[in-house]
Amino acid sequence: MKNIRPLILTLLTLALAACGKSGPVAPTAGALTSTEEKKLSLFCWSEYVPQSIIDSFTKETGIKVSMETYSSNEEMLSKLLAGGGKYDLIQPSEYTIEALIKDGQLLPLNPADLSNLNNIAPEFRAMSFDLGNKFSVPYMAGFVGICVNTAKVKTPVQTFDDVFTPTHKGRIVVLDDAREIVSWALGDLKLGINDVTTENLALITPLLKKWLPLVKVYDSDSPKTSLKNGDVDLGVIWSGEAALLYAEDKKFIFVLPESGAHLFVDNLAIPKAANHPKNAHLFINYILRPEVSKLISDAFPYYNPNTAARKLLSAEQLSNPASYPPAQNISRMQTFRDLGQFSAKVDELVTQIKAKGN
Ligand code: N2P
Repeated sequence: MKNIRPLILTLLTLALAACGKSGPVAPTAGALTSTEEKKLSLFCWSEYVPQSIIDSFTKETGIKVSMETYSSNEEMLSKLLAGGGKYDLIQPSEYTIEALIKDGQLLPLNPADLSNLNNIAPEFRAMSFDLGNKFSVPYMAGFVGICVNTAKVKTPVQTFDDVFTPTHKGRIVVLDDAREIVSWALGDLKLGINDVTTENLALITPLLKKWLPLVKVYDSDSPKTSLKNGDVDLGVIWSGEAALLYAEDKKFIFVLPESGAHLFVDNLAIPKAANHPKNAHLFINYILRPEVSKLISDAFPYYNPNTAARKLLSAEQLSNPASYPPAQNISRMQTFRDLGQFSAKVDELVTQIKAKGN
């Protein structure tokens, strides 16, 4: 009988080669299967997960992904807690992971389903809010800083006081995020950005009353838009948004404030009531592939914690100072801690001043 093994091997090689060429992301390490119904409900930050990634995941696994977006951790939390088992995968920042773990709201991850986890840099695997990634996997990190259109603003801008001056009244965009705003004022008064107490909130109130009436636009979804359109000249925004502006036009610079600000670490995590936890693991492991994570950096150029993905980035991407600021400037930045009952007070203070201030 004729030996058909060489033929089978050739066909197999051809099939694998074809696979590699079939799309931007070939099935590689970490392709697992799931017996759950082919659905995944993703609840994530807006402008953070490219549709192309979702599409290629569906193409590879047959799992249909529905995506809902939010613009703050607080919005996500209230919808999550009201939603029963509506969401399979969420994307909280470090302090919200801390709160969710404390409250028993997250499903422990199954390390056997996350074979690509070692692509994450060691420092991001040893974060105090979830040591050893028992409940969460870093998706992307970044900074809150000052973005300046240098064609419009000719004076140096290094501090929050330089932003919030009457000269810039009506020309400022800021994140629509009470926790972030409060941290700027705390830092400005040389108080710790996590030191939220009744006394400190009272101390920053006059400053916020001075600052917030100067703001023209509150926008956490796409703060780059008003800068790009020329509706405003400067602002306090997410680093990835500033990186997109800089990539397009070098007149937009990004400054990490002298007093420091937030170094955020956004993570993927599975709520305990999730209906498709296995599919959620598949998605996390998919995101962890270097070539997938690289595509995320291409679309949303934040500070990528995936070392293997960073190796795939171009010199231009890695030298964008908003995405990858100099280490000595990063050292001023701090992660947030869970504030417990004080988070409601932070919200209340900013809401009140915003309502009266404009
Ligand atoms: C992405 C928002 C960045 C997340 N649009 C900030 N934690």
